[in-house]
Amino acid sequence: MQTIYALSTILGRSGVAVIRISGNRAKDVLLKFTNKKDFEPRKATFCTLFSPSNGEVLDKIIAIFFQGPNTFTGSDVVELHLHGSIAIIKDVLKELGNIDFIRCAEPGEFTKMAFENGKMDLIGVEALGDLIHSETTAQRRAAIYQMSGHLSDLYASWKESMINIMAQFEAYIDFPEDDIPNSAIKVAMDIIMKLIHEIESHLIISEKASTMVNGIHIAIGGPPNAGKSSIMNLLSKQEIAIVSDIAGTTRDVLQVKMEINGVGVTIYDTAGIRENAADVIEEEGIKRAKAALDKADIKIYVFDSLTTMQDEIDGFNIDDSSIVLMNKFDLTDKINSKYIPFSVKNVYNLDLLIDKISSLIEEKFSVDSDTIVTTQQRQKEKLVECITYLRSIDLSQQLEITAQKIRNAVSEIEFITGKITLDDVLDKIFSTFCIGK
Ligand SMILES: Nc1nc2c(ncn2[C@@H]2O[C@H](COP(=O)(O)OP(=O)(O)OP(=O)(O)O)[C@@H](O)[C@H]2O)c(=O)[nH]1
Ligand SMILES: [Mg+2]
Repeated sequence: MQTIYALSTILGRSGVAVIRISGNRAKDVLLKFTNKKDFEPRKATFCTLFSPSNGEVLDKIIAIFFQGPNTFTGSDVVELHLHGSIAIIKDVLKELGNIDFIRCAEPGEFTKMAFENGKMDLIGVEALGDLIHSETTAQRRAAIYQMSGHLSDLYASWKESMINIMAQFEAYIDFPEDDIPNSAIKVAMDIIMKLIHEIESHLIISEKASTMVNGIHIAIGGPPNAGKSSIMNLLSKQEIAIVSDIAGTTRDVLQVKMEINGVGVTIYDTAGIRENAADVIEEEGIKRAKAALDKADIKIYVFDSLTTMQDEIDGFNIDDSSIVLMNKFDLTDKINSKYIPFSVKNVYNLDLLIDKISSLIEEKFSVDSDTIVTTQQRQKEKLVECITYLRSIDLSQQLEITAQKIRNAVSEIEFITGKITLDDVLDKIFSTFCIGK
């Protein structure tokens, strides 16, 4: 494999910039830029970086040489810790470009090298991709957890159970004079049923965890003029929605993304729902409001505490994923003990609202920190296919057919871990990485 290089930090002014070089000639590159005879592995060495083309001093840097195979990529790695100046970065990259035995890395190519050198499986690669893209605490946690190898171990154990059954069946296929005993068939079937059940439960809990990682959808609904848009603006600390005392101000569904206690959420403000819409535009708005509320993971229903009667509240679909706010509490001392008094005007009970949202998220979507889940759509799809093969097993059929079905189920697991790969799948995964990773 050719030696590759890339800037691993962003091109811009910063304290430090790191250029990474990997491949079996990585150290040769470093030696070309310095007047040192050799570099001790894993030792940060302060040195002067000279231009190989004209000997000019480019920078004073920290260089580290990592000897393969105990490196991130599995091959030799050199890291140049430069001063983070655009001129230095550009000039060093230019000098690297002049060296004929190395080339610039493609996006994700260091990680691809690690994958090809067996340093990580595809589960690790996808988790690393997620880690780099993570923006919320929930995303970081999920990515770190999936990088830890628990998921790979779980799938390896499923694969092993399937291979054991397959090997047993194949033994009978090879010696057809021996009939497979009923007891062996029963044991095999029990194991298959147990596997189906385990994979199904894993998928259900993974779906729950994925909702948390991908972000929770929270819709604000209720009658017109109750203060829905005011609450969206208050929560997001931005003037997103127009607020007015005219009933029917909001028509389109507006949205804003924010973070609540480390979880990414999207908040949707919707048109006030009433029987007699003023015009077709409001009517369409109400239709969209209902659809947004139906789709939401959590709903915040807002009513005007001065004017709303219980039967109006009862007309809304309030369930255990709903929070009900009696807004404009500043105008009244009427308390309905079933619901939360709230005032945008006095910023009353905002903390309580945030706590309620947080605890609903926790209750509905959090999974125990030691539960093994996948949040990758690709992996989930393969598991669904794996179950489909297992479910289609009918032990009254010929053993050859059953063995083939189990083999197919095993292949689906191997697609997940990357034991079997398709180029277009790999290209898709690595292209989501940045250059230098
Ligand atoms: N006194 C008082 N007025 C409020 C409060 N919250 C909102 N308002 C006022 O109530 C009116 C309606 O507020 P909006 O936020 O536009 O209400 P909405 O529910 O989005 O209304 P539509 O978009 O028409 O469905 C505005 O005049 C707000 O200033 C509050 O807590 N107290
Ligand atoms: Mg509104």
